[in-house]
Amino acid sequence: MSYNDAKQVYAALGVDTDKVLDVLKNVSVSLHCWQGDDVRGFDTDPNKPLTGGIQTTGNYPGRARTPEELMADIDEVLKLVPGKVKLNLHACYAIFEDGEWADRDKLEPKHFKKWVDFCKERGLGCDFNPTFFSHPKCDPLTLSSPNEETRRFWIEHGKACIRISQYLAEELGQPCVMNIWTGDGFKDIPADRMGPRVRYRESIDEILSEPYDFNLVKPCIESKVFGIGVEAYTVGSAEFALSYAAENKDKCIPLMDNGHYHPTEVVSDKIPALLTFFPEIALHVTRPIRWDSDHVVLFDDETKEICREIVRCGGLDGRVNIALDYFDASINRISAWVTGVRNVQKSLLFALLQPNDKLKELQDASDFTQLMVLQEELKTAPFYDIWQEYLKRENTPAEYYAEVKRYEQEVLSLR
Ligand code: RNT
Ligand code: ZN
Repeated sequence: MSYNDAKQVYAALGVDTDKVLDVLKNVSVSLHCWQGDDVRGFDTDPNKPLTGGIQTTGNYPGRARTPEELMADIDEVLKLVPGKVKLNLHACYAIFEDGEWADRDKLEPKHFKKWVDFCKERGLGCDFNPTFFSHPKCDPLTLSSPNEETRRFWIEHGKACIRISQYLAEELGQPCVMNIWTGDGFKDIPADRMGPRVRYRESIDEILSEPYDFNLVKPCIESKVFGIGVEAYTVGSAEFALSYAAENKDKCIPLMDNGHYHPTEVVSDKIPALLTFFPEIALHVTRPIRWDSDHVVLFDDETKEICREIVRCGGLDGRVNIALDYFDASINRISAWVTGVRNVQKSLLFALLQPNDKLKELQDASDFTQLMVLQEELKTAPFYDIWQEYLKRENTPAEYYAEVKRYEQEVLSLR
């Protein structure tokens, strides 16, 4: 079917596809730099194990080992994805020059100057994350540690990251979402569940006492149910993170990662719940398989449902910050990145192509029969043709596998 034919089909359903494509191209999705190097970063021994309960699995060749390689890979991704992206950096991706090195409590904006230049040249905004894992000072706790020296070190890291986030936002002229996540927790049944949480709360209070402009820097609190090696107890649980964010609405926003809940819970349903109370929220979009496995995001039911909620709840008007968070080391990493970004874009497009007002009317009129019939019909509407038109308008090639393979042969396989 041609774009024009598909457009007529959607018009008959009450959807203006040209308008939809104009909306979609301005939605920004935050691209996680850590897919390119299996979350290793550049500030510590790259062969150390990942800690904090996260794991990358697989040993596909071609991982980025230097800032230059990571930047080249990101450029390759940017060529192959439509829409607007922002870069998402972790503190462990600091770039040191001339033999200089700084520990995480001493990081400065200048250590991210090269990333700022990179973003400026490409017109990208940048989000940021303190790195509270994979470091000798994880004892294994960080912000919730009973060891005052450890806790102070990590508080100083958090404060340094606020200053860096403010710098990124000012330099790039776009807000910087700064996400606080720690893997703090215990493998086995703890004797004191509250102490670590009280300390975690105090530590975040201290980090957020560092001055910043809340219009520019958006600190987030990300919760988690459990991680590998921290199966019994997580300090930053859902209730903890949400309560913290609710009590400090003038300073931070909650972040939900859809890999961080019990397997039958869905983040799609939590989006409207949170937006009932919070003016703004943030998301990590991932794909959990049985656990927080961080598989590549697919064009699957829950991703579609998450995007439908974002669209229906007014999330595209600056209320929902969308970021990706997955890391697959078992396949070509460029393809993993591109496939995930495209699938979020596809899901947003799918959501925007729903006659949402009409569907809502049917629900409010208790016409559940027609609601079901229409929702099912929409699943087979000519989505493909609209997607192809979007890629065309964005000057993005429809096919990307051949290009990914070329890059693998010419660049990745030489590493
Ligand atoms: C881990 C969290 C966290 C990390 C990134 C690297 O379970 O999801 O967001 O994945 O900060
Ligand atoms: Zn996450």
